[in-house]
Amino acid sequence: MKNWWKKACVYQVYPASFNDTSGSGTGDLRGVTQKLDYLQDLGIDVIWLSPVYASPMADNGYDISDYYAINPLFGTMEDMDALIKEAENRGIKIIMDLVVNHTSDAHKWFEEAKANPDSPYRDYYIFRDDKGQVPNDMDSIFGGPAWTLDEASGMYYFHLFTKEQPDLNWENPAMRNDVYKMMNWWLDKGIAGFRMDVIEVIGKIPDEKITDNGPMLHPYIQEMNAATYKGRDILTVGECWGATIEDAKKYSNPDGSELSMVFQFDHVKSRWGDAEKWLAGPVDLQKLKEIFSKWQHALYGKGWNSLFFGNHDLPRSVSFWGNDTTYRVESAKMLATLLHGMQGTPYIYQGEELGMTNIQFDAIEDYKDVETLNYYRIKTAEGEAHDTLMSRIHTIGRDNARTPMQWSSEENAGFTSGQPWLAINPNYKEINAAQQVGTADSVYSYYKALIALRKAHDIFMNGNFELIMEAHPQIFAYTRRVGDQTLYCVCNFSDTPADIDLQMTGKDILIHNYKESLPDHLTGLKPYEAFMAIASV
Ligand code: ISL
Repeated sequence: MKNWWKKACVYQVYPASFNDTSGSGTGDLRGVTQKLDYLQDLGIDVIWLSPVYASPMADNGYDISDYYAINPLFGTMEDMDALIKEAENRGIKIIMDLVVNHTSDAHKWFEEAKANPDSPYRDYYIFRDDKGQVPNDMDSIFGGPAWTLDEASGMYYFHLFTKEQPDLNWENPAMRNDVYKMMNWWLDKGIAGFRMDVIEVIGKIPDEKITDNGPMLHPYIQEMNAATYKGRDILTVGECWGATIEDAKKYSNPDGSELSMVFQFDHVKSRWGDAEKWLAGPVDLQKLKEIFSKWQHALYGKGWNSLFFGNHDLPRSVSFWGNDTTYRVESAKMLATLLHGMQGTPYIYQGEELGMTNIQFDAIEDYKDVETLNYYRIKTAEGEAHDTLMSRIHTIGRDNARTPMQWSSEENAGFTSGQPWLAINPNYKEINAAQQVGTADSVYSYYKALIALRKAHDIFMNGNFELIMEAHPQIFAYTRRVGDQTLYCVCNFSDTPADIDLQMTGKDILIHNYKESLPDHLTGLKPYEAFMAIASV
């Protein structure tokens, strides 16, 4: 099917934390292959594999030192080939993380660039002469200046993330061609696409302090498309924190000249502080409805949405958006219903299908994420109290999503026989896959049913979107309509019962999770309860 990704459900694997077969304490590629039956049972179509390339792991693999090699921590190229093949045998495609805004400082391009002013690789990066001060006051996203002085060459280089992640210079056509060559190499191996890390910043102009949406951004993406995946029916999804609706229409233009879709983060940012992500406010349901509704309407027929609440950078969705104590199971199911009912391609972050929760370590030493550690160090130096910082880290920190998968109630949650690289959430005895697979009312079984539903009914792909009960303070509800069918999705986004007054007409085709037949009058929902039905007139 052309544009098969419209009907697909993607599952993100964060390899370090998925499944360890070697006893190293870090997950590996064989561990992913070993769990393919689990993923096939869940019903997903695509695995987005976070980076497994050679890397010094300054940013857990988002610092790549060789795009053509596998990090020995994760295994070998043979393991990668075996994973692609075994996945294909089960009808599962693999998309790779494409991290080409920057490389690792241990990449041979950067090493040569630093060592030799005449090297063609000098211009693969963004170097500026040392004029006795930093070229400008731009900050890195992980704290501290975006320019670092390389003592040996006496030059500053630019890095939007850690100083171990020098930014590539996209103005250099030779560099761009090397990236395209590498992409084709992976595509020829049989992968089904790319998730493009921070792709919106490749058109940056540091001297003008432009990062997102530089003037050459879309031309570069179009060039990449033409040089690599044009003519191959693959899935491409760009990570675009700053994307507006107009940008997203360009990126996901149905003419296929750029990407399949982008991750936009308006819903995530609606809970973040204005100044910085660490200052989260409460869920603003009205705002959330507005944001989703806006995106659903704007891209209908004009582009394509990606649907997600979680990823490896974000807190666990049930903890951030739901209630991870009294109503953990209910709110995990409700969030899934709400999201998978919309138009777009849903992404499940590993463990979300179990309702895995955030972690709260007491000591900063237990955290491993470079962004979290930098934040703590910088803010502590500015005089912020330990407890204040820890509470922000508990709510937002990236390690929330990175604690190992909880496979069973056995030692180390069945994740490893060794010492886990990041501590396991102590709730693994209650929350784990072994307990949920095959259990009728588990979060896992719910996801499985939802994924199957989306596949069975085209209305999920084609139906238009209308918010209903817009002003209701507890309810997030919408309809999707196509032909004579209507899909109703009604979710109680609160921890108290909600009174509603919804008339529904037609003959039910399907009742997902409520009573046996379509109620002609829906009058209330329990805390975090979700209702979904398809009816025809
Ligand atoms: O969540 C974030 C916004 O403050 C950042 O943690 C994150 O860096 C940003 O979302 C960009 O993410 C991507 O690029 C980073 C990498 O650390 C993230 O893991 C990746 O998803 C640099 O490659």
